[in-house]
Amino acid sequence: MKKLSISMIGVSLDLGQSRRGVDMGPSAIRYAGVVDRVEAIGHQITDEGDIHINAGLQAENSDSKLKNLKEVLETNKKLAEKVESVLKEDKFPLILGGDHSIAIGTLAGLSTKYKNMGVIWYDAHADLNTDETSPSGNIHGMPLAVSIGRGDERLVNLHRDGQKIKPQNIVIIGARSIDSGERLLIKELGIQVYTMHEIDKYGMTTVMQKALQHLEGNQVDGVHLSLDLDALDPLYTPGVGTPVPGGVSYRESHLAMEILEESGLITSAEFVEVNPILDERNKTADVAVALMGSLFGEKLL
Ligand code: HAR
Ligand code: MN
Ligand code: MN
Ligand code: MN
Repeated sequence: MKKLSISMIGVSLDLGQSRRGVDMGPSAIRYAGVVDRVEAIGHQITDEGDIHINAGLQAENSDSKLKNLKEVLETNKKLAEKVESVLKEDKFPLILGGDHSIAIGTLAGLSTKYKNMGVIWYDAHADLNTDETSPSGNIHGMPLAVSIGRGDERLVNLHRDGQKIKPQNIVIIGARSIDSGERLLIKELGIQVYTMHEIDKYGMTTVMQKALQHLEGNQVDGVHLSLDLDALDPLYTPGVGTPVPGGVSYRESHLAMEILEESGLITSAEFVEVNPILDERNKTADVAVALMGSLFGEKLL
C-alpha cells in the first residue's frame, strides 16, 4: 500500500444518543494503540487531539424530536472545519467517535473536496431517519438522511447548504435494524443495502466486490468508510450503545477491511460508537484498532 499521511481527529461527543460514555471512545481507541499500530505499517500519523464542547452532563433545551440539537450542531461544525483543513494539507482524515451523529460533520467537511464521493456505511442500522421518522429523537440515527439533504434544515445546511453526498453513492453493509421511515427512504431513493441476509447468502467477499463495483460504476472521486462498531455482532463488540444480535463476525469484518484496502479506493475513514462504559476490558476499542490495521494494509507475511 502507498504510505499515507494520516490526520487523526477524536470527537468526544455522546449527545447524539441517550447512553452516556461514547464521548470517551477516542481515548479508548488511543489506549488500544492506534498510533503504534498504524506507524508499524509504515504510515505517518498525527494525532490532532479531540474536538470537544463544554456541554457538562446535561445538555440545554433538549427537544424530544432532536435531542441535544445545539450541542450536536456545535460539535459537527467544528469537525467539518477540521476535516476541511486536513484535506487542504492533503492528509488522510481518520475520525474517532463519538456517536454516529459526528458523520454529519465528517461528510460536510469531506464534501468540500469530493464532489461525487462514495460512502461505505458499515452498520447494524441505516441511520436514515429524519426528525419526523425517528422513533427516538437521537441524532445518531439520522446522519445519512441529513447528508443526502433530508431532515431538519439546521443539520442539513451545516457547514455548506444542502446535500453533501448523493444517495446513489451510498452502500450500507451489515444492516439488520431498519425503521419503517428508513425503509421507505431506501425504496424511494434506491439506496444500495447489503443486509445480514446478503452477507450470509453470498459471503462478505461478493458483497464487498459488488459494493465497490457499484461505486466505481458511478465514477466516484473518493470513498469514505463510516464504520459503526455495532455492525459487528455484540459478541465481538459489546461496548456499543445500541447492540443488535446477529451481526457481522470479527473475521468477516477483517476480510471486508482487507478488500477495501486492496481496492485502493478509500480516501477517509471514521470509527464510531465505541462506549468504554458498556465495554468489557476495552474489547471494542481493540477490535476498532485491529480493523484499522487491516484497512491500512497490515500484512501477516
Ligand atoms: N434507528 C434507531 C433510531 O433512529 C436506532 C439508531 C441507532 N443507533 C446507532 N446508529 N448506533 O447506527 O433511533
Ligand atoms: Mn464533555
Ligand atoms: Mn450508526
Ligand atoms: Mn449502528
